[in-house]
Order: sequence, then structure tokens, then C-alpha cells
Amino acid sequence: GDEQLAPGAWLLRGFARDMASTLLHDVASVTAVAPFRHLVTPGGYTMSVAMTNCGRVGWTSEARGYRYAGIDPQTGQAWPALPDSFADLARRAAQAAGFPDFDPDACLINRYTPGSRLSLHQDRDENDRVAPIVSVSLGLPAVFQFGGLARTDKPARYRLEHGDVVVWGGPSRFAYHGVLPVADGYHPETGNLRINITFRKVF
Ligand code: MD3
Ligand code: FE
Repeated sequence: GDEQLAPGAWLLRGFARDMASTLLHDVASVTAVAPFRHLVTPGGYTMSVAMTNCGRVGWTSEARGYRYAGIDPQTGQAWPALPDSFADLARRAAQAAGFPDFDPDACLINRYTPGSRLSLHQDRDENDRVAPIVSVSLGLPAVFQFGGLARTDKPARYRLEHGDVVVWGGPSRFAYHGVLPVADGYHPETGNLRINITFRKVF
């Protein structure tokens, strides 16, 4: 059943499991146009997670900071459109968590190889402060950290598996969160990869 992690944060276990192969097929179409890349943080660190985007705008990093841009700086082209399977899943998951009419304009796709991690952070580059973020986990499992509104709040840990969807809205929208280093393993649909897709409303 659905599990409430905190006010506004809903873990929908297995919500995307039966469409996972469609989602992964559509990830491949996106990355054929906008390849995965390792962004360099404004502080000069190369991220261990490889990223790309689809949708109207995509999240990028520059020396002066993070921003959402309509053009992929690596290709000079618009980001690929949000595949229908992505839009459908994002809308249905948000609805199931009590956020009707979710209409994301940005979709960040993260690719983890064994050892890749995402340190504790907040997502606050989106102008829309009310819309939730919807996340879908595919492939290898990972341990996700979910903290509070202060970096020093001790985070809880949850294992996210293939097909799990989490919706982060309301008071949880600006909670600190991260992903511990992904353990080596094998998943029949992704090999040794974990793929995470997040849907956001920026404008
Ligand atoms: C909680 N991605 O892309 S998804 C990210 O698994 C990101 O790749 C992680 O954090 C991943 O920014 C975690 C879960 C997630 C996404 C956004 C959130 C949790 C969140 C925003 C607010 C609170
Ligand atoms: Fe995040």
C-alpha cells in the first residue's frame, strides 16, 4: 500500500513497475538526442551521477550556479519532448498522492553506476513552490536519505526499488535528501545501473 513518509511525501511502492520497460525504452530515445553527462558543480566538483533532461526546460550547472534552460548547452538544441509515457505516469502518480492537475515542464534523468551518490541537498531551483516533485526509481535499488528542512536534521533512510514512485509535495517539498553510494549488482532491465527520473514544475 501507499506509505506516507512525512506530511506531503508519499511512497507509492511498485507504482511504475508494469510500465518500467516502456519508461526505459523512452529514456533511451531521450539519451539518443541528449546524452547523459557528468555535470560540474559551481564549486568545481564533477558529479558521480550522470544526468540529462527532457521537457520544456532542463536542469544544468554553470560556473555561476544551477539553472533551468530551454537549450541543452552540450548540443545547442532544445531538450527532447517529454515522452507520453513519462507525462502519463507523472500525472497519475501526483493524482494518487493528492496533487491533481500536475503538469510538469521539466524532467531530470539521473544515471547511477555502482559507487555513484548524491549528497544531501534541497531542490530549490524551481520557480513553482507549490507543485510537487514526482520521482521514479528504476533498475538497481538504492538507499535514499530523507531529512528535514535543516541540513542538520538527521535523515531517515528508505530503500527505493525498481518501479517505486515517490511524490514530494506540501511541507516535504523543500526537505533535504540524498542517495547513498549505489551498491554493485545486476538488474535484468538495466544491468548495473540505477535510473531515477524526476518530474518538476519550474514555471
Ligand atoms: C525530496 N534525485 O534529482 S529522487 C534529484 O534518486 C534527486 O536520483 C534523487 O534528488 C535520485 O534532485 C532522489 C527523490 C527526491 C527528489 C526530489 C525531492 C526526493 C525529494 C525534492 C524534495 C524532497
Ligand atoms: Fe533532489
